[in-house]
Amino acid sequence: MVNTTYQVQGMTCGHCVSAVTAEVSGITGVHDVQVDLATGRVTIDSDQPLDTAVVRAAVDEAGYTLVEA
Ligand SMILES: [Cu+2]
Repeated sequence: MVNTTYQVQGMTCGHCVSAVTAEVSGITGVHDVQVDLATGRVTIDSDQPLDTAVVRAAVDEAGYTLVEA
């Protein structure tokens, strides 16, 4: 299991958290998604290291922006 933390910009409420969680959870191999609204941190448990481009696409789809590490 791989645990990766990303920074997401633009989330303001629980609805935003739900939208990001739903999209990121849909990525193949993702087991768990934890979003911290206060910090914008999104922590993902996955089978293998994720392609950042795939994570970015999912976050974009939800309507938010993945911040470069
Ligand atoms: Cu919101």
